[in-house]
Amino acid sequence: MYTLWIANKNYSSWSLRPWILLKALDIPFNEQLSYFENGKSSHEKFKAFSPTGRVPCLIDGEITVWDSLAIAEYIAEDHAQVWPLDKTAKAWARSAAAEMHSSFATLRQVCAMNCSIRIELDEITPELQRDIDRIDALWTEGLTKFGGKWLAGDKFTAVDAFYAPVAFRAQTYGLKLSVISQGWIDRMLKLPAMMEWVEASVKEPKVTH
Ligand SMILES: N[C@@H](CCC(=O)N[C@@H](CS)C(=O)NCC(=O)O)C(=O)O
Repeated sequence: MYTLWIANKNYSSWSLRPWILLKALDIPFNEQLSYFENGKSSHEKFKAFSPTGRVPCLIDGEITVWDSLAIAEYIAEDHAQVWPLDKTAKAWARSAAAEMHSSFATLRQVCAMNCSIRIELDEITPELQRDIDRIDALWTEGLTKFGGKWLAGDKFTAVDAFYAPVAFRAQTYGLKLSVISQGWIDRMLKLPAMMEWVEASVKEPKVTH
């Protein structure tokens, strides 16, 4: 069985991606949670199980897979439902997940994931608005083009998992998106696995990192 190393559910957006993917697809795994160090880097602590000193990190017997995107692709080798089966939807989903993985620096920095609180932003800078607008356009495209309740069709796939932290960010910071995108956020926030993540996150020790 897979072992997935993650950090605090309240803060670790990268941990959420493979965790929600495995949960939503009902793929069994052992969760190993290692809390962030308070006020200092967690690199040394995480080096005990992760070659980069970062989470998430997946262990499958002798095999170690680090980095959320590589983990999703590794799981997909044995579980085809990780990506849409349709070739067009799969190409779109992979591109959108890769875009999340490599972009949206302003959103990530200004709206850091913090599931348990609500924050009113003083201003939405043009850079932040650009990230929000791109995500809104991307979600709208997926939801209309593939016509399902999830981003790339009628089944939850890795592209939904990759944007899961944005659903929490939208809730925490009250971000305004189109009605169609807000519909996806509402469905995500009601997923039993997302609710389980939040429930655990509020019980965790708070840290500054
Ligand atoms: N590109 C990596 C990013 C992983 C990452 O930055 N993880 C953060 C936590 S969300 C981390 O481990 N930080 C270690 C630290 O803060 O010392 C991935 O996709 O997995």
